[in-house]
Amino acid sequence: MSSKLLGLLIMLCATLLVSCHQETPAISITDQWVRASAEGQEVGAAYMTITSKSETSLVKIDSSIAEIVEIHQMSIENGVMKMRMAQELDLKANTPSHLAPGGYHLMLFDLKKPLKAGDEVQFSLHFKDKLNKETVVTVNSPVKTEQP
Ligand SMILES: [Cu+2]
Repeated sequence: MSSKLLGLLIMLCATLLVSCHQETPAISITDQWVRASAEGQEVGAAYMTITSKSETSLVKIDSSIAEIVEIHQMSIENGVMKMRMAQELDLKANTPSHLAPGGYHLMLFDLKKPLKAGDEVQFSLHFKDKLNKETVVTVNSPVKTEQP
């Protein structure tokens, strides 16, 4: 192989590598926010939109501000507001899952400090796909007094 051809091949590989890195992430988080807490309040709620390119499940959440984070679903049954815990949140490929007031949300228990507007809370979201491969996505969420 001529050195000229080899050089061309190396350049081509490098270009391919670069373009791979610029690909959009497999799981993206948008519209994330955390509701500011009232004084003395020990629980909080976080919202976001999660979109995955392939089928996966949100199985665990860690946060910088709460001891425990649970996936909750709020619904109205017979006129009564109910909240229940979901073990995991299943995501279909390329279908945004909206965690928003009145529906799914992340419930934060045992807040380490009050959630103040303007602060940021970090979450590590653990996803597991059908092959049990785990992906962790870290996201910073701004604290807001009301839904943006
Ligand atoms: Cu809840």
